[in-house]
Amino acid sequence: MKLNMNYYQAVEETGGLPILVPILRERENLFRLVDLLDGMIFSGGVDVDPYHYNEEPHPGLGQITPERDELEITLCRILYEKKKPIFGICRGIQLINVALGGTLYQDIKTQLSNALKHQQEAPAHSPTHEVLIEKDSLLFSILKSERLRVNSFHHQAVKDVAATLRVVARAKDGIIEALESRNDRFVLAVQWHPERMFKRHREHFELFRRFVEECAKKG
Ligand SMILES: [Mn+2]
Repeated sequence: MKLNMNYYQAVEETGGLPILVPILRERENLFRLVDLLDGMIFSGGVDVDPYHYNEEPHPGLGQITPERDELEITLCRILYEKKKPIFGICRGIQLINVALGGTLYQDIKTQLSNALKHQQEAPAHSPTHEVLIEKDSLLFSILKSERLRVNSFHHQAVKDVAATLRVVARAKDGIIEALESRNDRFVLAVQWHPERMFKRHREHFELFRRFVEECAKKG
């Protein structure tokens, strides 16, 4: 498994201290880790095993990493329980939704006939489609706009939204592009990759800034 350096560069640029998490095996260590951290970003990556939302694998399902799923689902639930800030990016929005009880489309192209292109072939920093943002959302309060152009590198998407989450942005084909918490937790999750855009499109940096600001608040 690899992590693109843009994730931790964005966190460091906000003034936060980024720490990378290994694949820990002992459940007790996950609790110890969460106690040490102020919050967590769930990064991009391969597909979440549909076993975790009670589905059999669709032919369009891609690569999966069972050890990473186990680790991240457990970490996400512990963070949520302890009310620590959670920020999800791409696979991260899908992982958070599944960890909190939601489901996914395993393959947009074969399961949704009118979807637009969500696997762009343009450079990673380039926006290719627009998202429409709910005005009464945390996301809107960060971006101060109801429209945002984003990049897109996903073949899966959120289907049924976890009961404690709400949809705050969609692409024009209806695909869910951002989720937030319905309660007092800080959960911000986006389907695009702000870490690949923030150096050229500064509005995307504000997501990292707001997340780290929330992490700096001591509960
Ligand atoms: Mn998209």
